[in-house]
Amino acid sequence: MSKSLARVAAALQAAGIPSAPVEAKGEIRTAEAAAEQAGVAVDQIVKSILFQGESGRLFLFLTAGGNRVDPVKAAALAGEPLSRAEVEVVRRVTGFAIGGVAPLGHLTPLPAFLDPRLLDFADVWAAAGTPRHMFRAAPEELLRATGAKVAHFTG
Ligand code: 5CA
Repeated sequence: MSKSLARVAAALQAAGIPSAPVEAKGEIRTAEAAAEQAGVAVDQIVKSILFQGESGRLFLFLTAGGNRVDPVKAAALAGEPLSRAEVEVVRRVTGFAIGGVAPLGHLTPLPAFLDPRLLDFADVWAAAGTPRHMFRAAPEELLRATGAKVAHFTG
């Protein structure tokens, strides 16, 4: 098992989430691909998107698969202007490569916000640290495990 996958499995266990990562048949680098594999709606996929503030602070936006982070709304929550975190920054801070960034199990936990659209579903699916693995959880479990605040940041 890859270190990234093992870290997500351990984080799920530590958070008391009764779920284990599952391997997909093919690569699931996008929400659309993940939704097709899981047989669920695109919005049932959790995208874990990092933004970086002018100060250098990083923020995690747990976003429904069909939604996009609105940088202006996101900046209002963060309290400073934001831009997409660089690929290398994402890897260093989360320990995951783009395409497999999980919502939890990061090397450095970040302040997080959760898209209320995800709360419309009993279960959602998220990347498990690799572009081939995902796990299922109740959105409320993700909220608790990440300490995220529910907030509108899409547009
Ligand atoms: N495994 C899938 C489904 S969960 C997955 O990780 N999807 S994702 O949406 O969370 O991750 C892909 C996301 O990475 C894209 O939506 C995009 O927001 C981000 N991304 C892609 N390329 C870059 C890049 N060059 N720099 C920063 N972020 C990127």
